[in-house]
Amino acid sequence: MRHILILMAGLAVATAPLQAPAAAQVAKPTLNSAAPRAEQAWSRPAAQGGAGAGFMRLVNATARPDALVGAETGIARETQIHRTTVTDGVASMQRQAAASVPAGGQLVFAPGGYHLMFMGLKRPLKAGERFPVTLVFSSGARVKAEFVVAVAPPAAAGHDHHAH
Ligand SMILES: [Cu+2]
Repeated sequence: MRHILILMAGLAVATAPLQAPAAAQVAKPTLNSAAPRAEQAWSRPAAQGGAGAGFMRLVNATARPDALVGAETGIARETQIHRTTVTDGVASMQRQAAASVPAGGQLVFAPGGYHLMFMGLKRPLKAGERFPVTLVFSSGARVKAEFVVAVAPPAAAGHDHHAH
């Protein structure tokens, strides 16, 4: 018993200096992102009863890889993850079970590639409107995103110098 008590006392001393910096990090609001986030989410105008396509940039600032496995919105009967590919000059799209977002990386949903497909729109999507979508990740995270209806992608905010 004496050995155990001595060991525990030693652990308490050893871990005390490590706990202080960890607590300080949690207090920073910039580290309050335990899940990927969606930026520049937009969707093209579409007719009621038809299908709409949603685009966005998924940014994973966390230290672990994640994957989008689903999306939910009240404006459509069903929302699927799709990916457009071109074979022999013919574009076609396939449903995807998941779309991986690497740790510390990002995945872009854009025309000609990954997109959300809003199947069976319950109302038309008109330019300028906004609607909420809940993104579901394999980690279990549920992330809310607001899509704006537009004919072209919204201007990149900040310091994005990539050509589109
Ligand atoms: Cu599609």
